[in-house]
Amino acid sequence: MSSVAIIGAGPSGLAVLRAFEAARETGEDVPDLVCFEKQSDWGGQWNFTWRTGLDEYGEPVHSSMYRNLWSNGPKEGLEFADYSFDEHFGRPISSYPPRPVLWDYIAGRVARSEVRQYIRFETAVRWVSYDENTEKFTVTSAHLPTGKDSSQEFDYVIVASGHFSFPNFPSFPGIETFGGPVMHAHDFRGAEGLRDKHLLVIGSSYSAEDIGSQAYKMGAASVTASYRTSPMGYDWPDRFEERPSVVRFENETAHFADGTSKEVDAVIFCTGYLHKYPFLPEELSLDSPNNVYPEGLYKGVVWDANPKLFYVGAQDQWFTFNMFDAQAWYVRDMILGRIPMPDPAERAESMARWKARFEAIADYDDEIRFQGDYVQDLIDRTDYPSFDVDGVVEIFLAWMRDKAADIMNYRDYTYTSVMTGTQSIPHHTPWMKELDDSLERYLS
Ligand code: FAD
Ligand code: NA7
Repeated sequence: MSSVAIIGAGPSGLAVLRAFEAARETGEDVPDLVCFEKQSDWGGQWNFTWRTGLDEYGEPVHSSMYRNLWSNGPKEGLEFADYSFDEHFGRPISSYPPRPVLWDYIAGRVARSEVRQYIRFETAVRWVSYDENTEKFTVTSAHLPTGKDSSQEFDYVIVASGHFSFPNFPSFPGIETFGGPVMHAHDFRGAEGLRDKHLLVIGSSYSAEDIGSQAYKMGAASVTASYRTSPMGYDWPDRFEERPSVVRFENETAHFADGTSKEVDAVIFCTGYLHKYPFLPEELSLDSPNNVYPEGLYKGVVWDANPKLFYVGAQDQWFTFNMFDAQAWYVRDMILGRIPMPDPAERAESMARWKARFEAIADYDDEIRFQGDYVQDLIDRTDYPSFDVDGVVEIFLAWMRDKAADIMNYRDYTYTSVMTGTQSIPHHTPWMKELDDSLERYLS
C-alpha cells in the first residue's frame, strides 16, 4: 500500500481527503493518508483567528481573514458539485454569505465522512526531503503542543498549504516617520477601529477593495486607495477615492505620483502575498507570482521536476472550492494509477500549450474563461460530478458586471446555482447595514 502526505487541511487539503474518501466508498483500495495541519481545526483561511503575527506556539499565524469578511464572489461560483448549498442548509440562502457560513459549508461536507481521522492537527510540517534511491519523501513535522518532532516516509506528497499567508510587504520612502498604525492586510482583523479615521490602503486588488469597503461601512472619515499599475476604477461613493502610487511619506502625509498629497491616520498594505514553502527544498518549491498559471506544474498540479509531488490550489483564484475538487480528483487518480503519468516530453508539450494561452490573456474576462477551461479539462478526466463550468464562467462575468455597476451593494445581488437550479434569495439585511456576521444571525 502506498502512502500520501497532505500538507494543510484548508479547502484544498480537504478536497484531497474527500476525493480519496469518494474512491474508498466505491470499494477502491486507497493509500495510507496523513494530513498535517498546523492549526487546531480545519478550514484553512476560513478558520478565523483573532491572533496576528505569531500564534501561541510562536508559529506564523496562517489566516488572513477578518471578522466581517463576506464572500467576495457569488457562492454559486464556488459550490461543490458533490455537496450543494441546498443539501447543507436545506433551503435557499443568499449569494454572498459571511465567513462563518462558508466555513460551516466547507466543514459540513467533510464532517459527514470519516476523513477527520487522517488529520494530525496542531502539527506543522518543518521539512520535506526526497531520496532518489528509495524514491520516497521524508516528512518531518512538529507537534506544536508538545514540541515533539517526528519523521515519516511517504511515496507521494501533496502541498495544500495555501499562498495567501506570507505578506508581500514593500517599503516606501519616509514610511518610518508615519506615526499611526501601519499593517499588512494579513494582520487586519476588523475595521471597527477605523471609524472617523482617514485610511490609506495600498494596492488595487481584492484586499484593497474589500478592506477599503469594510472601513467605509464602519464609518471611516475617508478611504484612499493607492494603485501602482491601474486603478480599480469603480464608481466609488463620496469619502472613497483612488490615487496613483505613493512616492513618499512625510510623517502623516502621503505624497502621490500625481503630485497630490493627503494626511491619513492609518495605512494598510494590500500588496498581496508570496508563494512561500519554508518546509520545501528549492528544487521542490514553487516560485511564482500570484497568477492563474504558475510555472512548473503539469496540469496545474504535478510538480514537473518530481512528479511524485503535487500542489493543489496554487493558482490565483476565480474558481475556488470546485477547482480544488477538480484538482484533488485528478491528483488522486494519478496516484491511484487511473490516469497514467505522461513522460516528460508530453508534459512539456502540454505545459507549453497552456502557457502560450496564459500569455495571451488580455483581460479579466479572458482570465476567467482560461480558468474555466482549465477546470473543465480536469473534470473531463475523472469521475468528479460533471457540472456546467461555462455556466459558472457566466456567473463570474455577471458578478464582474454587477460589481462595476454597484460596488458598495453588489453583495445584495442574487444568482442561480448551476448545480441545483436554485435561485438564491436576498439576505434579510443589506450588506451595508448588516453588522452581525454570525451564522446564527445569518440563518435567523
Ligand atoms: P488555505 O485556506 O490557506 O489553507 C491552507 C492550510 O494549510 C491552512 O489550514 C494552514 O494552517 C495549513 N498549513 C500551512 N502551512 C503548513 C505547515 N507547514 N504544516 C501544516 N499545515 C500547514 N475564496 C473564495 O472562494 N471566496 C472568498 O470570498 C475568498 N476570500 C478570501 C479572503 C482572504 C482575505 C483570503 C486570504 C483568501 C480568500 N479566498 C476566498 C481564497 C482562499 O484562498 C480560498 O478560499 C481557500 O481558503 C484556499 O484553500 P487552500 O486550502 O488552498 O489554502
Ligand atoms: P493580489 O490579488 O495578489 O493583489 C496584490 C495587489 O498589490 C495588486 O493590486 C498589486 O498591484 C499590489 N502591489 C503589489 N506590490 C505593490 C507595490 N510594491 N506597490 C504598490 N502596490 C503593489 O492580492 P490581494 O491581497 O488583493 O488578494 C489575494 C487574495 O486575498 C484573493 O484571493 C482574495 O480573495 C483575498 P499591481 O496591479 O501588481 O500593480
